[in-house]
Amino acid sequence: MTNLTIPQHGWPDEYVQRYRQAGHWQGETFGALLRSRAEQHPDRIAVVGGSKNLTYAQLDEHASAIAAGLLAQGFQAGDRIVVHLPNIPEFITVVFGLFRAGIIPLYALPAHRITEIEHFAKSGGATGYLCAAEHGGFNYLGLATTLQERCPDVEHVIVIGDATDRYTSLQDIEAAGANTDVLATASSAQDIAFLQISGGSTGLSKLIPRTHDDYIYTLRESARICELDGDSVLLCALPMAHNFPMSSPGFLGTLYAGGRVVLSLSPSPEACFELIKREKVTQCSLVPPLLMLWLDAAERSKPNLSSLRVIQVGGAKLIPEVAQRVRPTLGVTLQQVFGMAEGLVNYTRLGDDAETIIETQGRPISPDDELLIVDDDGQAVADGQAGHLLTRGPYTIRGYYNNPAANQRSFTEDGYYRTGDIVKLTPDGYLVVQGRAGDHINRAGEKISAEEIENHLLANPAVFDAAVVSVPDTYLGERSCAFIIPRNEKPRAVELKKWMRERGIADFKVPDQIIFVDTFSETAVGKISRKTLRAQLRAQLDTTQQNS
Ligand code: OOB
Repeated sequence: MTNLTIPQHGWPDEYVQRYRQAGHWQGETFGALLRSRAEQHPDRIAVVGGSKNLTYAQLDEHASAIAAGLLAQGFQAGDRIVVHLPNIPEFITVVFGLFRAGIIPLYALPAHRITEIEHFAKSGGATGYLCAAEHGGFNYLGLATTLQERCPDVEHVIVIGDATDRYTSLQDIEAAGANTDVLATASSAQDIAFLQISGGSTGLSKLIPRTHDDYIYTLRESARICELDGDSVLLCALPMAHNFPMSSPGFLGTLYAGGRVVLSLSPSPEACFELIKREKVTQCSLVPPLLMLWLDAAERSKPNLSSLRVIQVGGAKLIPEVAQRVRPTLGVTLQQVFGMAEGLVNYTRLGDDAETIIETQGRPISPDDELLIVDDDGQAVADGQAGHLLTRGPYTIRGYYNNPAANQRSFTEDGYYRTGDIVKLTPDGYLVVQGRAGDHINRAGEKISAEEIENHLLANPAVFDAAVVSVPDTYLGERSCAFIIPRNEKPRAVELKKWMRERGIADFKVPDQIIFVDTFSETAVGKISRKTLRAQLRAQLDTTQQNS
């Protein structure tokens, strides 16, 4: 292996040249992309959400006004704003406004709470926080107040809804920037367009810098592979801050193709079946647990889904038994997607044979995606054998944002990203995901770091020690189980869960199950690694369940 130093982000020069020459990176920015679509078909509807419809021309106008308004407010190109929004049309106008001003959105999920947002704001060096006043019964303005107390660098809070005495409304920002044409001012295609969050195994989330060039390449190819065009109507049912519904092919891939994006605040079959019928939806992306809900609901209620052609399923392993039900029950083509916010995305192709679609998680987007499958010692495995997946390529990051320690762990010296996934390759070059090497819980597609949850639990005075493991779950795929050694008297599990929620963490991270134990194992605790300990506890759980 050569001894290249890992850049913070960005590719070594020789790769930049290679990806440009291959035509993957075309030097286009998001600001310019939207302008070109607005010129091509100004009156076509781009976004439908709630009772709002926006044409491409309106989307373009909103983006310019937001960009100009934010620059007038004092933001500068290169600044970071945490964007904390549910699936509403403003998500799209805001991010294109930020792209145009060269301001970098840092995407948070609606489920995130103060602990996560504080971490994102600090690690991203954010100076702004943008939220909906209220959503799903949660008051985001209360969170904003605490955030500003804890992170004084977050000078600006922008709210969608009415302005308050403390906070500016998005409407006022837009009014200030109205009729000002801002087109891709300061950003170049090589710059960071936005920051995604990682669902990694160790500790807190890391920030993933994606450039205009690399991300727009995935949009162009995803739109082609998923056969999107101007007549496509994509339903966005998963939280749109996730990489999967954003770009595989996602709402950005759909806008790239000049199609229409329909937003749903809820992924429930009831809400979505209605929208599919009303808006004549042609494509939608789901995680496996939601697909199962949709399949069961469709069998019961026989909805009219005649416009729907393709469902992408990814984020967690889809078992063949469920995959098999898709065509007979929903009358659509299944497309499996195995991807990661760090980059690499694999798709089964729409014309693949049934066995490939049901049994594999697809093949890479790009001929320049390089895959290595290695054993525990880093040696290539024999053809067809399972091993750790390492990858590099024209849209896989070379490093996390401002995080040299994580980069040391997560990237090889020659720039391969260690995905943490165990996979095997079929003779046709398709990947079959076997599992994960790292200690995280993939709960319905949301990745939860065991270490992060253990650290929360350890902060409770009643907890002496804690180890969190994943448990197979029929619907969620995996659920979380915390083994806890109490300090003195055993606390009540429900109290502990309530306490965790009150610390302000995303609800999906609160352990599904808590088991109190006197000791973790016969082996002296402290002498074995957390990884081994978790493996032992998981095995213990398997035996208990088999015996019960
Ligand atoms: C997607 O992105 P992330 O960053 O939330 O999670 C990535 C991880 C992968 O490393 C893998 O462990 C797991 O999620 N995963 C799958 C999978 N798709 C993702 N595991 C098994 N089968 C699959 N089909 O989850 C993501 C990003 C872009 C497109 C699709 C998913």
